[in-house]
Amino acid sequence: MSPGYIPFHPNPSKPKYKPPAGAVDAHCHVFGPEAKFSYAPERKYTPCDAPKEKLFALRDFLGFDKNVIVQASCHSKDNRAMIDALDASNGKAKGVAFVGEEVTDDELKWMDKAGVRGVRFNFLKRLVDITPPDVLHRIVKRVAPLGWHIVIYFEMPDLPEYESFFSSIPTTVVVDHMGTPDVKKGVDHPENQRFHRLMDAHKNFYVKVTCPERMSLIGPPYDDVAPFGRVLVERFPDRVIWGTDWPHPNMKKVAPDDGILVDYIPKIAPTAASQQALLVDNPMRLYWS
Ligand code: 0GY
Repeated sequence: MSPGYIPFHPNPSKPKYKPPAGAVDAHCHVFGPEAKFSYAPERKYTPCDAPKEKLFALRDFLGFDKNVIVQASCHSKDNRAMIDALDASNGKAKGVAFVGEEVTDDELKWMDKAGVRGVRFNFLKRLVDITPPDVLHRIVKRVAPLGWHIVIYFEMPDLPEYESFFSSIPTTVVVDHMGTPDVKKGVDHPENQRFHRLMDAHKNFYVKVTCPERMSLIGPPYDDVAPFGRVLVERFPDRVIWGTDWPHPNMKKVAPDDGILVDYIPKIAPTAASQQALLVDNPMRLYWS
């Protein structure tokens, strides 16, 4: 493990909130095990092993039914650990891959058959070397015919730089972690409002109302982040999804308690109808239809 890397919570609490039947944890990862699926030489951090068995046990413990497993940068373009988890899930997991333009059509077909439904474009300099937009456009052209979507992970201050590229993506687009707003600045800050306008203007955009643990200034139960999620759920009820982000890569101080994260859901989606959309209908439309 990288120095300062915190392993996932060994013993999360049982949430008081019970998700609706068929609920999907739509953002989580598997790491390794390293002995079988080694980490990428170009990785920017070395995580703890977080194998599929632990993820599936957590899914059941938290009261969820399905997972969407997102390829993380520590495995780079080697998607085998993620695909192996999809294969072992009995149809209860779908995936988001990380690919370069050198990916072959056979590899894309193999991933599609295994349950991959999207590709992630990561724009965080601390995690990856940024791929130029022309290459990304070519990747979009390759995966769009499979019906895949594009997941974008960026930091909100960089939105002006990437906005025209994001707007040009013709497929469904899924934004990671609410576009990573700065909680200190508040919901009404122009930076966050610019992101809301992007969501307004592009009906093909979904957003993950995830990762209060990464943004909170005060820690659990993340009441300072809840207004950011709540406004997105209110304004875009049919285009929000939620996930744990287990095993929480790169958390520096405290391992988040996944039970507390589940108990955060009703704070951002207070009604049964909004919870059904957030946890079941929206992710099912994106990943299982
Ligand atoms: C996340 C968060 C992070 C890492 C990755 O690809 C990755 O390595 O996603 C992060 O450090 O912010 O779960 O999206």
